[in-house]
Amino acid sequence: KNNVIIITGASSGIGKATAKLLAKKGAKVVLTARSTDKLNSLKKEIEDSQGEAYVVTADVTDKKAFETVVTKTLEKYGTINSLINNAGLMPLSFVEKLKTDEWNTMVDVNIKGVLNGVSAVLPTLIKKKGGNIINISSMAANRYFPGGAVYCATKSAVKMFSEGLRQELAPKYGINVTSIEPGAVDTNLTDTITDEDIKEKMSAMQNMTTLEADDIANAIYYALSQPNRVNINDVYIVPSEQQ
Ligand code: NJP
Repeated sequence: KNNVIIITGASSGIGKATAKLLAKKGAKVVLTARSTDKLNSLKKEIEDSQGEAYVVTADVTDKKAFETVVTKTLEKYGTINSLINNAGLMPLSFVEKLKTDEWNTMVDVNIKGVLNGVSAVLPTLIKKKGGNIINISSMAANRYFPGGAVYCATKSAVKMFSEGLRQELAPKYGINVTSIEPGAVDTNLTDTITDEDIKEKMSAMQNMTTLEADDIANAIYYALSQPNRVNINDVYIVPSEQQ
């Protein structure tokens, strides 16, 4: 069926697993991120399994580039049903280290990236009176962890923005909104950490069995596959072994 879903951060981790699952379930997935090569190889992988995928490279911090993702998707498929705002970064550090460039990058990608996605798709979803917006927030929206003051703040912003969107859009336009709040998931997310103290703490966690990206993809599919009368607000999902 004609179910067109834009997924940001589709080149890796949760976004990639979600694209594969949704394509397997019959959606037309629009893959976006900065790494064109990775997106193209994912597109090929999906097509090799008889799925449908389309690549539009974009940096989520670039409002115009995101608008182009939407324009190109509409040109290709004629509609958009859902947006999954998944792109994110987690360069953790203690505040006193004043890694202000990293703070700004987190605000730009984790918060403004979500706002850019929503502003780009909303006119289409409002016109068709329906659809889903899924925002990947975090367990970090619900509690602080060491080195996470700014990251937790960005993910709290995403969670609260999601609830505001839901209250404004779901009753009026039938656009359902979900905040997904994972604990530790086995992806490349920690690669952006530059702070040595934090890196050490993270490696101490390595004995724990974490979630797989597929577990989050399943949670996203659960939210997307509900009948329109059902809005899944928050999915707070953590590894059994995580404190
Ligand atoms: O991480 P990773 P995850 N413009 O590093 C993209 C949240 N989360 O899958 O641009 C566009 O494998 C990047 O693509 P590229 C987390 O906060 C995770 O774990 O090609 N895209 C890549 O595809 C995040 O919101 C955990 O480099 C940009 C993707 O983002 C989401 O899950 C726990 C971009 C990152 O893939 C997915 O992260 C949790 C930009 N400017 C929440 N910058 C966890 N893993 O434990 C980055 O609570 N990307």
